[in-house]
Amino acid sequence: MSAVRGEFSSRFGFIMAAAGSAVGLGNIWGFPTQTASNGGAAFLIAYLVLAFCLAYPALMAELTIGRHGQANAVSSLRKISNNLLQKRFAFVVGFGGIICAGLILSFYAIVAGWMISATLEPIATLVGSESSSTWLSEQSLSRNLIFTAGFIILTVAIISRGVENGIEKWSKRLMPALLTILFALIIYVMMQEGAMTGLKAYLVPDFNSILDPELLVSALGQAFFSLSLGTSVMIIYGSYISKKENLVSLGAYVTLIDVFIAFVAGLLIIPAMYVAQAQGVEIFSATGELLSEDTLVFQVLPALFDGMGTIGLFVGFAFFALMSIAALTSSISMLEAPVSYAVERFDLGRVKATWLIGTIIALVSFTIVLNFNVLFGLVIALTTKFSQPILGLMCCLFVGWIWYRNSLLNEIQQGCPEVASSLFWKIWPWYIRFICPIAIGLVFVSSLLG
Ligand code: LEU
Repeated sequence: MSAVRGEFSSRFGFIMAAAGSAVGLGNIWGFPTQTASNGGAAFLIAYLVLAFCLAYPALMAELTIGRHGQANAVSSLRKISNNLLQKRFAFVVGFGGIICAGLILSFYAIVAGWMISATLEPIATLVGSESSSTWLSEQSLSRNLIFTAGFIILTVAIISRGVENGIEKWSKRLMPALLTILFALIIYVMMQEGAMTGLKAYLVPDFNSILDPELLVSALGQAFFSLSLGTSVMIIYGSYISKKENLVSLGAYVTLIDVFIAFVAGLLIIPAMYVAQAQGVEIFSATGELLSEDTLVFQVLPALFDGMGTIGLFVGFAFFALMSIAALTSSISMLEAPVSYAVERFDLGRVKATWLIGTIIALVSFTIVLNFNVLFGLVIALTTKFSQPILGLMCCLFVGWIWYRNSLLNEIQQGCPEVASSLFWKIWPWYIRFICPIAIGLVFVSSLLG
């Protein structure tokens, strides 16, 4: 074991780091596009209900496992296991989450690489370098490999500095920058023609579709992905929280910020689609369906920025910088999951472990880039559709069925004595035991059938 474990130095630092992990491409790209293609406000309502009723309790389960264990995901799960069989199960869940985080990072880095090249493209245009601007804007093997590698190096550089000087310091810088850009862009888009129609489509629900099973499956999947559940990330972040902190309110803040940013990103992207539509960019079919979720960010919005002339270059730059920052604060959390395990399990130095794992993830990313058509969709489906819900469910089973109720509640009570007298926390272990696994299982099965 390494001599001194890292710890978040402040409450604010933890909130920024965990909210940074949660707020990512899932919020700024995934949530608005899912909302636009799943009945607007109906999806928003389903998402809000599921995020608070299912994802928050599951997030609390993962944070509590980590804070109790004060160790990497595998060791933390082992500490609450009572026999050999349970310890084996702990390894499967903890190590499975670590692999899942690494695999998500390997495709996330490719998308983040596109974001960074799209951020640089307006700069190349502004300085008059047409060839660079063309290279940056077109899909090519060289561009994708270089920017994927660049993004992974950036992530490695932060994680190799440790918890306080790496994760916490950079999350505290990047998250306020993200919020500033997001709000500036919303104000700009709201002033354009067509924005109000978009706002209406976003905020006025069509109640007929709210109980549509497909909508519920997408909303729960989105909530789990967005809170980084089932990836060991929240277990390891929980392990860096001091025993004096109030875990209940920290988890609530993270959920609120995550949901809030997804909601606010919807206020940007959905009106922007209607602004683009008003300017002649084709977004919706004649029957009102979103034409393409995948090309929205890389074709539709750039077409909108192009139509704005020089100011579009600045808006485009700000938009993709926002995406890149959101991706970076999430990617550092995904790298921390395997790095913390390697450091504690094999007694490796942090810098060495980070570069080693960063290199492995880069090799997986390159393999995906080189076999894009086959592997990209497959890895996304394997991790986000299958592994995350299954592992999230297993964490709930661990807390609900294996961890002794008193020890569990004692852990949450440290730093939050009110838990002892709260009805909510009396019910929560039962909730985690029955309701969460059943609901996640149902959603999972219906997504398989769907
Ligand atoms: N929560 C992140 C996002 O919304 C993803 C997670 C797997 C780190 O993009």
